[in-house]
Amino acid sequence: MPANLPPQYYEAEEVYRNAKTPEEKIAALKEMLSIMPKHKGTEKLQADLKKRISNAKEEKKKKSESKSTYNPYLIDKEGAGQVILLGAPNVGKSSILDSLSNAKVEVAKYPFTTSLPLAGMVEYEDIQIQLIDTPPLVPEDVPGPMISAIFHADYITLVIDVSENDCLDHLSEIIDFLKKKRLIRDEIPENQKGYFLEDILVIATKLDLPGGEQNIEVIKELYPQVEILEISNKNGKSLEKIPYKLFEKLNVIRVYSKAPGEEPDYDRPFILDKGSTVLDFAKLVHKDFAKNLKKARIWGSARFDGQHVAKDHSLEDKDVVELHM
Ligand SMILES: Nc1nc2c(ncn2[C@@H]2O[C@H](COP(=O)(O)OP(=O)(O)OP(=O)(O)O)[C@@H](O)[C@H]2O)c(=O)[nH]1
Ligand SMILES: [Mg+2]
Repeated sequence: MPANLPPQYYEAEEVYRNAKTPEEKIAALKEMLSIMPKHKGTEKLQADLKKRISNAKEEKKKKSESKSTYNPYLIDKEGAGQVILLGAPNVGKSSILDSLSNAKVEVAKYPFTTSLPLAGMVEYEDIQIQLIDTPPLVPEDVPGPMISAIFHADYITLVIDVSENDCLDHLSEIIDFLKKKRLIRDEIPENQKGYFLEDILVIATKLDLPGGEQNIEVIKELYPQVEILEISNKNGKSLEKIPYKLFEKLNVIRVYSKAPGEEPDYDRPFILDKGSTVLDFAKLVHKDFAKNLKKARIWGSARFDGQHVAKDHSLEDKDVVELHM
């Protein structure tokens, strides 16, 4: 073992040793590989890591093929993006899903009511965002499949009950847990998943009860970089802000297609990552379009309506695009 590996390597190795699922193993191994200095002295180790990555991928494939390892925690994605709600017992996660969707959610006074993740669709203007309610997250006892579900989601939102003083401990324990699992990072290696702490949305619940404001002040001091949305599931305070916030955090845009000489098709928005180009849109519409694309006209982000733009023109939310083959 070469002695000149940076400390981050050993941290990632520790994550690897504790990994429960192939997804976690792959993420940790990739991180070890990206951290490791690349020179002759580490060639053997690099090869060994690549071998272990391919073994973990094989394991992942086998798992997904065998029905016996069906994971009820993993919910197929639908709509514009999948957002998973995470938080301690009884903080109001299920109540949020109940308020914002038609999902049949179980809400109760006692903790540990929710035993498996449950999805509901939340409307935001002309799109639907998939919101997932989860069983309470207790960092020292998170089942492997739950970790896979967190990796699977497009965005994580932390829910805390600010009427309880232990919300501060819960928040820091959950953030530490997500950091340990490399879901919240200080730096994100290329081609890997993770969020910066400053991207995280915290939904603070039970603002109708006393004590909330003081706890929020403390959280703002401890975590000046996180965004806190203050709500109440009881009196409805700021619930209407959640769909827009989730849309914003998903970092996606809506693009409408238009056939030449026809009206735009506003009924079927295409969802693309922010920063996508006309060519990315064409690929999504049809692979032949992408191959044979000659020109495009757009309405919205162009200087004037119907302007001809190049394939690499960056699209904005609500652009209308007419593709010409
Ligand atoms: N006063 C008040 N009570 C709330 C609010 N949100 C949720 N509750 C109550 O808190 C209790 C727990 O709510 P749930 O939505 O079941 O909480 P949960 O986080 O899903 O709980 P687990 O499934 O056990 O993790 C219920 O009695 C809710 O009615 C709120 O904003 N204000
Ligand atoms: Mg619940």
